[in-house]
Amino acid sequence: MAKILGPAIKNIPWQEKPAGYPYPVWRYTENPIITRDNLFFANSIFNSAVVPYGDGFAGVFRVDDRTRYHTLVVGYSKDAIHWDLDDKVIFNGYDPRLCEIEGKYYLTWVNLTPHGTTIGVAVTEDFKAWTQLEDATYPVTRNGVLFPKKIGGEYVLLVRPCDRGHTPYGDIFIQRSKDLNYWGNYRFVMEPVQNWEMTKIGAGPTPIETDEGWLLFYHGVLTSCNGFTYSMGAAILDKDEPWKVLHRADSFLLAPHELYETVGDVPNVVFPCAALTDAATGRIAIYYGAADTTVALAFTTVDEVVDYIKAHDLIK
Ligand code: BMA
Repeated sequence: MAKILGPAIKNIPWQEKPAGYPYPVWRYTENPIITRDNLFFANSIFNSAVVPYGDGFAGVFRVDDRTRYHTLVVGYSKDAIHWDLDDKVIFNGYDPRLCEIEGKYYLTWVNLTPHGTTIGVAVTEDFKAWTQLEDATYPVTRNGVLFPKKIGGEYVLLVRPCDRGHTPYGDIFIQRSKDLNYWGNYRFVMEPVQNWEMTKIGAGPTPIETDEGWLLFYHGVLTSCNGFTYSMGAAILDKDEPWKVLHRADSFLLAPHELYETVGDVPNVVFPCAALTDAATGRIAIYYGAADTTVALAFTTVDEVVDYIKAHDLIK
């Protein structure tokens, strides 16, 4: 039995796995939970990040506005399913990730600079006042995801360097910092291996600490004659040296299938950016952008997913 190491958070969203469903990750039946109609200035609301906050939840949401510019706004929820989104833009950019480290909330996102995308970093204690730090990378990078605690005394960031186009270069690396200002100690983590992820991969939600290592959900991209297909995979990284991949599922765990995933501004996209976990039950609720248009929710448990990864392990 694998265990989540972390707090018990009783009120995370949950539905039991449908009887007879053969796969380890199942969708919320009321998907999508946030649509483009949730904010008046939105063209679309999708790849977004949420964390437990107070007696409920807070999040940072990707809103592409009606000029099709990329913006981030804050939202709050009691049940992590129904969200009130602010109409104030906190940063420009896209694909936010959030994590709590030592009582502060850290936001990383794809920051837009004249020279290409970098990983922006900002910190808040109340989701109202934000302090923006130096960008963590030089251009061109995307998918910057912080670990939720220091490892060996250092902040650790997963990152995916890429080019100015739509990323022929697509491997995940780690970089580390003692102060979130100067970064180094770079390590290669993993590259695309299987067909479903062959074009590029990028870290998804904040890694989940388990007694088996760090559970990492990530996205992988297939190029077909119809364009890109984004699916979700999973791996387990070493607890102390997270650039070491201990286990990695050979197949995707969630791929575009439902209409809201296959039809939208960018069809065939499942793009996970956040997960809520309950250590008491092992439940995991995964938030993902669907077709670059809406936010959807899927469920698994730490047992289901760790068992699946080990039973379909690419690492021999
Ligand atoms: C990626 C990012 C994501 C997006 C995906 C599919 O490069 O821009 O935000 O969901 O492409 O369009």
